[in-house]
Amino acid sequence: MKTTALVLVDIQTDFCCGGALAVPDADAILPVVNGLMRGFRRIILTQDWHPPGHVSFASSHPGQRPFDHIALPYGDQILWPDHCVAGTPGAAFSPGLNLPPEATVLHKGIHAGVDSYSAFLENDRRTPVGLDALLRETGVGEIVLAGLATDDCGLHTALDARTLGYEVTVVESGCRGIDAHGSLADAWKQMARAGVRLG
Ligand code: VGL
Ligand code: ZN
Repeated sequence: MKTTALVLVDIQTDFCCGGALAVPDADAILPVVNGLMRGFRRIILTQDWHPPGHVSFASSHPGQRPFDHIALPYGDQILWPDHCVAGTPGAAFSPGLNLPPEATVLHKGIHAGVDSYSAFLENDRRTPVGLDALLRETGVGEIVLAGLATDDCGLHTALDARTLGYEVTVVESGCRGIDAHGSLADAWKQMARAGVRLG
């Protein structure tokens, strides 16, 4: 019997209100995701977890500023403010998250030279992050997804899940987006085209 898992993407201090890469209104998802967690036995939380000097940080590229784009060997890379440095307070889960002790935590973006938006494959589209193995080996065929940011890690995790054959429901009230240049509306369109259901 295939089971359903709740996947909560990057609900970390740096993406919440006042954080280094704060997603607008992010804290509004906390009561929603805390409620969701009460309804699932299998819960996986991803954590953006970068080494200092990560390639996605503008500070790693002299002369560049946050939100500039650069070309890397694997393609276009948006440059971000330093965020979610592994083990720092900004990388911790939001203190407003009621984390059940049995939840599984998956770190992403751990390689210095590659960014990772999806919890399945890093942005080089080759390096696995580990979510597929975790879901497959535990008999999960369907995921319910929420978190930050809708138009970034939420989007790419949902799209990769569909490509790999998972049923996907994204809980709209449990997500918030960065929405640079209309990217949020575009993200919802891409997800709908890929067969993602809205919950
Ligand atoms: C994210 C930008 C950079 C996200 C992570 O979690 O959506 N966005 N790193
Ligand atoms: Zn990141």
